Amino acid sequence: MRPALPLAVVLLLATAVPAAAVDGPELIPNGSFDTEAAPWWTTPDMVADTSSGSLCVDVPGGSSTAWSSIVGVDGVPLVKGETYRFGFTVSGTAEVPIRALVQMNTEPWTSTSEVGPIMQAEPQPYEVGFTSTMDWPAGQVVFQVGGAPDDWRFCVDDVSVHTGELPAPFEQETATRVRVNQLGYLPTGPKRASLVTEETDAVPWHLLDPEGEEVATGTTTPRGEDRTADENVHVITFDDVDATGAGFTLVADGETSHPFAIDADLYADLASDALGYFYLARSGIEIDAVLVGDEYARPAGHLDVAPNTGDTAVGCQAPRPWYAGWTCDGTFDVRGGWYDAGDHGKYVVNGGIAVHQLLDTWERALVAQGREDAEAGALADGTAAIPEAGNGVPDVLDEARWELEWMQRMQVPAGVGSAEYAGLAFHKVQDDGWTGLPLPPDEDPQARQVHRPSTAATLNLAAVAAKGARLWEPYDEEFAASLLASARTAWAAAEQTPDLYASALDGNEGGGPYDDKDVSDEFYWAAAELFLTTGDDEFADAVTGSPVHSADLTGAVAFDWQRTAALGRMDLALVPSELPDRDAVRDSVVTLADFALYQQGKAFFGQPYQPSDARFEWGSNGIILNNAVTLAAAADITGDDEYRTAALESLDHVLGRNALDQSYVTGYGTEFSRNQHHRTFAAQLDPTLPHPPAGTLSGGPNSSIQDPVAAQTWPQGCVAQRCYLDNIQSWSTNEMTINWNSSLTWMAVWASSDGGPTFSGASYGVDGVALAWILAGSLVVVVGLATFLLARRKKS
Ligand code: 9MR
Repeated sequence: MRPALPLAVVLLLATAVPAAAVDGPELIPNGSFDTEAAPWWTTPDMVADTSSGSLCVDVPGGSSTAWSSIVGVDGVPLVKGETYRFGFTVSGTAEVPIRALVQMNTEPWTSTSEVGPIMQAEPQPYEVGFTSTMDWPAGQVVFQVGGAPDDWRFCVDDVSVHTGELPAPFEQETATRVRVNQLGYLPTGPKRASLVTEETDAVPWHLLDPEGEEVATGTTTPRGEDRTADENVHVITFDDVDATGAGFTLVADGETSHPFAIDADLYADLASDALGYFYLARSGIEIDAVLVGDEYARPAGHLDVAPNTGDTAVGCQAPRPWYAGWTCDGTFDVRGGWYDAGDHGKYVVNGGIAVHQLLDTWERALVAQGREDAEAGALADGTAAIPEAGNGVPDVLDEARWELEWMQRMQVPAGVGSAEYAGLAFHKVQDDGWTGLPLPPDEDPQARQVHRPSTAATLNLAAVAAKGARLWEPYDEEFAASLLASARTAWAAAEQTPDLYASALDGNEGGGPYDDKDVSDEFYWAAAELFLTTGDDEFADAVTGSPVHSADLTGAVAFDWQRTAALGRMDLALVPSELPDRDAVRDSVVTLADFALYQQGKAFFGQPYQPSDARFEWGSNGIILNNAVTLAAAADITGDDEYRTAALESLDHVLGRNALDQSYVTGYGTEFSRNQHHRTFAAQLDPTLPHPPAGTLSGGPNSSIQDPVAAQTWPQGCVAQRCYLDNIQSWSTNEMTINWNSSLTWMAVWASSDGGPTFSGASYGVDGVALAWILAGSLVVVVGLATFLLARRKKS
């Protein structure tokens, strides 16, 4: 996924794995494969090859289990209660999760140590400690490498098992057990904190002002063990406090929280900083010091100024086995857009959800407030630090346009390469191979290539170009028309080529895969946006005829870059239209939000995300905020304050109310993330470079241990909320991306209008005055009816 760390760096970072005091003799026969593989064996589907000095095998794809393809060695004696070190170095041509086990050599194959690394192109060393749970003189070490969809090559070297001291467990320091939203709380919003304690009975809490005077007091509500944190938790609720100001603290169980504010303007700066991130992520434009200060200014990246070799005339990806048969020639102008994350890749899938959420930040304001008020509100033109500020267009639309125009450039023009690809969108443009850190974009020397189009990318383009068209229409008719034309062409191309999937194997050579083999949800999302913009029957039919239209979307994750159905569903629910079953759609969005509510009810740190397996996915903070977006949508649909409250409470979690006492937003709170994985904001590696800018969200805890630093830190797993390191090299727990900052932007803008005026009307842009007339009218009817009925009753 990322450049491999040099071995020395990995070991340096692996503070959790100090050298063993006394090492016993090596128990693995021929773990270095210098001349031969024996006595190592493989399952019959593979042949060991040691010509490179490691043991390599070509692993056949398509099997259903990890253990269908194994490399192993027998004769590893295990003594119950003895402590061991288990080490190895592995690599692979695809990002495949494998299992490395020390286990019995016969049924039931009980294991006493297991590591689950994800393969990287560069060899990665791993070492864990374990205490044997069994006396088994004939143990074995196996690498289970089956289960990948396609063929790939696995290599292993330096396998070692010997007795030795166990490594010290890794402990995350926290400053206080009273966990608050470190930014603070809205005067009209929920005010809740979590206390981590051994106490099982309620304990008193005290809210203090900056002078230490008590403002409020009460007792905690014991909630029990939170499985995603492995902690016993009490919740502190002080919703009714009406004091405002800065520097409040909560005291409970002998601990004092970080200071926080109670302030109506709490989220205003965050809203503009979160949006400001996108300008800094722009490719193909100089980042202007006048707008962002010297620290964040930089030359334009990828305009073919040496050493850059892109992006104004980029060639096609060299032939790859997983895209056999794809022909493409010519060069393409794919300048512009946003860099996806810490890398310099630009991916249409993911660009799609990010730009959707920026457009939607605007559309939500538009629908809720009407155009005039929305234009004068938090998203007014001229409020953001971008070059287009003051051009008469809301800044958030200008920022979205930067990405939309790039996505249009990613559409394969007619007459290039094979005709069957015209109208589809290239899946991505990226470097030839992973670059190291730090590396500002204008210094990237790697060759760049566009990768084979995919149906998913094409439908991302169709969806957001259609959404962009209706929102840009009042400001620039020509641009709106060109967006709609791109969207229609993309839709037609996707219908013609509905199953061109990006391969997971296309994610190990300098860019992420963003692979997806179910695009029914992308079809639905695109159809929904095209319908809402055009009203055409063709798209209405595509919406109502899709199995996704009535599918149950509830689940731990409401939506993300791969699961996009809810994006369409929420827009169908909130953007006025003549959709025949719109009421059912609105109900289904409320059902989606109810599932977020249900999860929040089971979580004791405010997050509407509590998967039943208690594991957090890559980008959990984005997931939490997206689930909160569904709550905000339900607040708009129902006008029910319970949803608004739940959405606001969700923000607490990412701003510090969590197992690690960590605000995951740079510059916000006391203990905030500041070393996210990024090639430009790399102060942790080079102090002359900046940290990430204020308002940057870290991806956050990821249970799956998918980078070498995480693997070295938790070789045998970690508890969900704790699987996080504020380390620039922990890309699977601590990266920043456009799709996570778009969730943050959406929620921060929404919260900065205090949860905003809610809207449940049926016509586009009903404003406050119209709503007041409707309410007044209803009141007249109700009063009239009541008077009439009363008069009749008296008569009888
Ligand atoms: O956010 C993506 C996550 O859902 C995937 O599991 C992961 C592996 O495919 O990739 C993440 O996206 C990364 C992308 O592939 C490359 N740029 C950085 C992204 C965030 O880490």
